Amino acid sequence: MAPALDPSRAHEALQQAHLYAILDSSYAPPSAWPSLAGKLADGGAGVFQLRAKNLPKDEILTAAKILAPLLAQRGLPLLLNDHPDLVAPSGAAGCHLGQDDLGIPEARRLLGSATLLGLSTHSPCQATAGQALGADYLGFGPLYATGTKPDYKPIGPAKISDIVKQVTLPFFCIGGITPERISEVTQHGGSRVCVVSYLLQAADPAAAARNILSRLGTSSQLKDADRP
Ligand code: TZP
Ligand code: MG
Repeated sequence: MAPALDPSRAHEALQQAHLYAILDSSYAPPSAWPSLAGKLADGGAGVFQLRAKNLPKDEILTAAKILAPLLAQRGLPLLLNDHPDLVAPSGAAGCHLGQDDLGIPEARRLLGSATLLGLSTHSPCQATAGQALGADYLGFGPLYATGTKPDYKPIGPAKISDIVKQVTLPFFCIGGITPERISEVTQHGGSRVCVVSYLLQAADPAAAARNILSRLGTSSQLKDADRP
């Protein structure tokens, strides 16, 4: 299937995004994702990921086939956590890989240069390696302890400044991000965040997304150069 969103628009959206929202099956069932995605997009989330560690592949494919065109209508890309093989059949814009998943060069060979590839990194060393391997963006975390990824030792926000110095790719700070912690992220030079539980547990997801973006001092729709 052709990608639901033109790949050049997907790349542009990634460059402009400051809030990356993950739709995670441990916080919300697939039936809730379309509505949640719409609300989070209303609030300014600029990139979306479908993360479903506990769902069978056919259900992930079904959900992605619904979400990818829905987000594409707004010019927003959907990435799949894991499952590079579901990118083409679902029309998603790309996939997000962990350190123990298929490598970036192998995923690139499989999916081509236009597909968005993201990589989870847990240290500055992994971040520079991920950039050299050809990822389109990086996740960096967990910065803080989080129930969403309980087995990882938190890195702490101070390490963000190493990433700022060593990496030119867009990178999203992740792990325990809440509005109250955004000032620590920005103090160390972070300007983009990726959020799961705070957004998915919010009574008003659009307001929660706006709250994060306003504390970042930006809006997903604005380029850095256009910031007030
Ligand atoms: N990778 C690093 S931390 C994390 C992932 C997927 C979980 C982030 O979730 P939350 O709920 O925003 O802390
Ligand atoms: Mg993975």
